[in-house]
Amino acid sequence: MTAIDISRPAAFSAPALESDDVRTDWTRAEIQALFDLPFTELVFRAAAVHRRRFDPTQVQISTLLSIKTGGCPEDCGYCSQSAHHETGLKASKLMEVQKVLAEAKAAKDAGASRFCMGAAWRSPKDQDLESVCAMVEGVKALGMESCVTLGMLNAGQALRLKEAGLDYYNHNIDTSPEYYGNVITTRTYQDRLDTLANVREAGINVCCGGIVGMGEDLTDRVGMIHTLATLPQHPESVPINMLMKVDGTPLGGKDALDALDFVRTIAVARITMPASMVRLSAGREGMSDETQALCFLAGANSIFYGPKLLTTANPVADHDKRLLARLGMTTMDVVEEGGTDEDHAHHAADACSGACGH
Ligand code: SAM
Ligand code: DTB
Ligand code: SF4
Repeated sequence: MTAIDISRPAAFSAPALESDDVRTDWTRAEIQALFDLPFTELVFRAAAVHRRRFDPTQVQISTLLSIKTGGCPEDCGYCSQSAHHETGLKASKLMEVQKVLAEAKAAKDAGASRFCMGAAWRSPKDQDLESVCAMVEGVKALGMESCVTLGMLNAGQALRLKEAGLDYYNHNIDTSPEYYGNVITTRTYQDRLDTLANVREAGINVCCGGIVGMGEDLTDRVGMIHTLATLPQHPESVPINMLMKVDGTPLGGKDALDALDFVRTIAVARITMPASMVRLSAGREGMSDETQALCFLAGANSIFYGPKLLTTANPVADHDKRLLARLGMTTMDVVEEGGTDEDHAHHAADACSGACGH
């Protein structure tokens, strides 16, 4: 009988991973080479990078709330909340602070360590910003991390949020610089980078990622990761969203992205931004448990938890509890400076009050 050769093939053409030191000088060619790796090789490398800095059995969970829904003046082609698209979504005013805090408390009781509040604004007005600051203060008082996403911010607005105790600001670049104009015309890529610089300058943690499955090609996913991984400092949190197709939006009829290409995007984000939390964000509702498991293997270590994202569906809590338990994964409490800590994990088997529901 002929012996089967199971030795590793000669080096695949992609950057070596002798060192996973955080680098901000990634080239597009290097990132393309990572995407081009055979799938199992890419995921293996990403998993290796992941476990050098993180416990691969832990996942951070955040809960989202839309505090001001719909009627947005921006024309983002994917978004249910844009006033430019007929999506049938009912617009509403900014929620009252106490109502938001009641939702935050419920999220905390369900096991979330971070509460993220989103508003469908181009940028916040001063009076509204004060209300959001009161929400941030209330969320902090509950012992949770706070995150908001309010559109563009100037330097003064970012400083005001920092003063209120804001931990994270979410502002996505969404896609590559080249594909961006196909998706949004009412604000520029540079506008987004300027907001990110104001947030960073104010000392707030940056949450910045993008969306895949918008009809972009592989070079756009390369360009998106390249932009993120060459920011002067990597975002602390990198949400990778699978497009949630919304009827009535220009992107509502796009073909679905191959799930393995989604996993590849997670893996390349993990390898290029080794110290960041990589969030498996929108799109889990339409994803198999097995695809999600591959995302965790490829280095995703954060999810949104709860039945709704901002306006679209997310897996129900019971499903997620079962999934995390089946995978033997644990949920993190608030992550202290310096990264994760075993003391901050709930074990899936015994986190009765956590997300895992045993
Ligand atoms: N209006 C603010 C802004 O755009 O900066 C904050 C809210 S906005 C909904 C936050 C992010 O959610 C967007 O930048 C986009 O990346 C993501 N998002 C929105 N709609 C989505 C969809 N249908 N599918 C996937 N991601 C989506
Ligand atoms: C992010 O990157 N994804 C979240 C959060 N940041 C604010 C939003 C996803 C929204 C999905 C579409 C919706 O529910 O309206
Ligand atoms: Fe408005 Fe944000 Fe939706 Fe764009 S993504 S339309 S800015 S709510």
